[in-house]
Amino acid sequence: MTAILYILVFTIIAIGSWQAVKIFGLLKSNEIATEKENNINGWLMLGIMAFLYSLMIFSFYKYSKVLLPQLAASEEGLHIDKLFKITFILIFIVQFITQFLIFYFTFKYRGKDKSYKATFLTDNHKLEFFWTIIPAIVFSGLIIYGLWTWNLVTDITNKEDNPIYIELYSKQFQWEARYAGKDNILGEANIRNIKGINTMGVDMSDKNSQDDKAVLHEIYLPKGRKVVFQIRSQDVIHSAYMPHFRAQMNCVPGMKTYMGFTPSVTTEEMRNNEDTKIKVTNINKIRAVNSKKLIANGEDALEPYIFDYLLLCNKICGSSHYSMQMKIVVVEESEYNKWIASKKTLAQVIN
Ligand SMILES: [Cu+2]
Repeated sequence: MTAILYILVFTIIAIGSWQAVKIFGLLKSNEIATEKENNINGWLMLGIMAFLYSLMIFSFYKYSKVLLPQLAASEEGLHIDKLFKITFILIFIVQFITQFLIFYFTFKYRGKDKSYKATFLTDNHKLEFFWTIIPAIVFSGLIIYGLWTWNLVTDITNKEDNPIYIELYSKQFQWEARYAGKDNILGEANIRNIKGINTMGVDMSDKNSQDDKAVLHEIYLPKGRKVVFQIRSQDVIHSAYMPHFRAQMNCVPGMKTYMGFTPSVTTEEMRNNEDTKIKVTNINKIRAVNSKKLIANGEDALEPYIFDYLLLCNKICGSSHYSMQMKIVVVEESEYNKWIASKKTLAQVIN
């Protein structure tokens, strides 16, 4: 692969140099492109336009199915999806029109006989007014909607929603989580306090830490209740990424970062979603093929895939970055309450 890249780069440099030499040659001589050459270049421009449009249609056909699952699993995620949709539609319209204008006019006004002269235009206030004001309005709208959504996700001071506070602690290559307990306040923590089973460095002299509850492997979230995540990192920059909820925030060593969302679809409901079912079936088809190969080699078959929400790391943080994930289970609030009640407090575990 690297060899192919080298060859490609070398070829491009060679063609570029050759073309540059040719241009310098043309500058010296009074040679002018012939009618035939102009025609070839004009039609080539239309050819590039056709190629770009076909590439666009092909990408739509081939890759639209590998986008995120259609249904966002959080209330805030719906707005993020809407922002994506609006942006994509705008980009699509603008590129479709400008692509056509660029290549069609290059074709239409290709070199012809000498009597053909370009119109000299100094400026056009009306035109400039419109091409300034329309993008200004469109961008302002997008930015205002974007900031409003960003506030929705990062405003952790709003206590009206009565959010649940959960800490996500990232390290190479694992996630740990801590629930704020009865007082719903997370106790202080510091890397210096890490000792024995206190793997998150929770400050046990802080009274708010006593009722905190640490969990490994999976976190439960209640449907319809806002969750605010406090995010820390033990070593390098990681990124807490929960694609189904359209949520992501960097985990930075030495500081706390925050984000929040309100889960709106339980794990069970997402499993029964038609779009999810299609994706799961496709994954299991691939697994079945791979299982056959494994069995042929005398190894165990792969277990069938069942849909689950995931917390992933979205920063390439080291050799086992790919394995840094934790299961997220969204359930009704009553079930969540039962689950959290069954967990021991840090005071019970550590002290
Ligand atoms: Cu990581």
